Amino acid sequence: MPPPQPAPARHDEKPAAADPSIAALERPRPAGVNAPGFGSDVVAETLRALQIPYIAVTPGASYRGLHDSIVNYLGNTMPQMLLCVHEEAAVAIAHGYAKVTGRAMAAAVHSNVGLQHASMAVFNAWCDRMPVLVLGATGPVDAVKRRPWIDWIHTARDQGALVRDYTKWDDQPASPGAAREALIRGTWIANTAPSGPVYINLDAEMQEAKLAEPLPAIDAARYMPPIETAAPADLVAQAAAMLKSARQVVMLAGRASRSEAAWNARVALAEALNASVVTDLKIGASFPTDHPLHAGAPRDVTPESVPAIRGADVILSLDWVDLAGALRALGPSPAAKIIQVSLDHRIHNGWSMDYQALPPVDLFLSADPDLVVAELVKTVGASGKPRIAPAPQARGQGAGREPQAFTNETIAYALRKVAGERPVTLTHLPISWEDRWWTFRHPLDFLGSDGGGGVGGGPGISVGAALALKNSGRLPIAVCGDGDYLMGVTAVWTAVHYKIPLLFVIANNRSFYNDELHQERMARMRARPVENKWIGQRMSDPDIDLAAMGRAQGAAGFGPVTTPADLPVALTKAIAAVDAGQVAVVDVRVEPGYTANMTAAMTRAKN
Ligand SMILES: Cc1ncc(C[n+]2csc(CCOP(=O)(O)OP(=O)(O)O)c2C)c(N)n1
Ligand SMILES: [Mg+2]
Repeated sequence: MPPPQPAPARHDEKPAAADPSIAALERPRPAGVNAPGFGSDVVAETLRALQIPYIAVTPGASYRGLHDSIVNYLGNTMPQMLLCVHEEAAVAIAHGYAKVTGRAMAAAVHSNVGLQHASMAVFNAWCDRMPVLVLGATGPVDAVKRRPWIDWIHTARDQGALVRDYTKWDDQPASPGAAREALIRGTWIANTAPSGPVYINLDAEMQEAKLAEPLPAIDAARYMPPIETAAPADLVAQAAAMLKSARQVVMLAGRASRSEAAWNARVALAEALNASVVTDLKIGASFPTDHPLHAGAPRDVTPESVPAIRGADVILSLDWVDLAGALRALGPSPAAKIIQVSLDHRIHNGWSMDYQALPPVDLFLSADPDLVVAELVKTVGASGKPRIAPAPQARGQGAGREPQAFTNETIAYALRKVAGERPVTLTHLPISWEDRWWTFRHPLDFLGSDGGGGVGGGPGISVGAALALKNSGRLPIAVCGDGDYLMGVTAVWTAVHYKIPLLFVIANNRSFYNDELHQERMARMRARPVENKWIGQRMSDPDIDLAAMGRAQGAAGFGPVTTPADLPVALTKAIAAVDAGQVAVVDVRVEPGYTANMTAAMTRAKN
């Protein structure tokens, strides 16, 4: 059997060096210390050896040792601290950074209470399969070293248990040497596919104790060998044979890296097979949505993807998030042959059901889809079916007309007009966004959802993504629901403070509207008054001034925009502010309601 060929790296990008304008901020007075003297100095030094550029922090006494080491031993460089007002924002920022770079940055959170605040963001990163190095701390494990009261309430027997069910690994090292090993192992595990967050709990006593003797130097890279999981050549050959002899292939283009080479390989494979390609707004862009072979997304309200899936005799899933869900329309024994390419089974556990229902599979390739696609292109490419030349279309071609009502569709329409053809990264989208409103042509055009359905993740994830995109020439745009924005709003301050340009457009329907639809559905199912659905859902009277909440944190605030006619002007001004290096927040008072299609899809009463 020939050895697997080298294929495009899973992630094109190396960890970014700290941005110079960010690096210029919060410079400490030099401490004149150049040799590690404390346990936490070893931890800090290891973060640098791991090339962690940033550590998002919300402070706490439990890691005051590490805090001191980063500022006074490392000089607040590599990693540089990014102060966050809430731990959920700290982890969400690291999550957003990983969505762009594919690499973990760090987040540090205070013992138990900080980790409790952070836990939803850890869950989002877990479900999104994104690497994050979460550092925490505990009051001294040795009870005789604890200060009265506070060290006792902030010491827990097994703090890692708070997040163990939705992290890939956790540890509580008992010495500086063990801490160094834990950081290296944790970063290695987090960044290895399937990626995910890890948690390392640093004992306060271990951090603050003087080093008995210096640790021998090590080369961290040798302890974290890169793992590339290709498929055995015979399985690739079997898959190629099934695909080549198929009448109609459907490719479910699921979780993918942001690699341009891997994107081009997916396009080449689809064209060689004349396969219909289905994508999913839950995850980052994986295929050009204006390509003639693109068959829509299942989340779309009038999904073309369902007939495409029904019409296929071979279905190729490239780590599709919910394969069983996509196949549901075919019944329990689909006639089509199913090829699954995924590593995801490797991190499934007994607590979180985010692994979804069990799909029927005829050929399973336990491998990185990017590597498998590169191999398949070589095998299928030459003798494939006729190529289809993509015809470029205007961005968001499917929704060319100006919408009548003032909804999220109006936001999409106005943003398309104002952004024109400049490169945009949509860092986040509200739940009610429809696929056809925006065209994706590059892996960085859209970064996917929060992963875990944890509302409030949008702002922090967007700040982390904008951090990674700074100076890339891309305009980062976060379209957030008002509920999402309000829950995560303090991430705005971190973006302003660290000069991370970003445009927030808030789809402000003054409601947790998604849940109004659930109340509507309940009422219909029970023949009760639908008109009561807004109670306990509407954030009105008073309406919250979301632009002012941006301004209060130093962002440029625009709005409230109350008519569609005023929206392009507000967005133009806001984009100019972002181009000038600012964070901008546009409060768009859309009508409380989704599009008719979306409402119909969500309120259809089922038995
Ligand atoms: C942390 C969290 N709390 C509650 C929910 C339930 N939930 C799902 S969607 C939603 C409404 C979100 O409101 P908003 O962001 O304004 O979007 P809209 O539904 O109004 O479009 C809520 C509360 C959740 N998913 N996550
Ligand atoms: Mg809302």
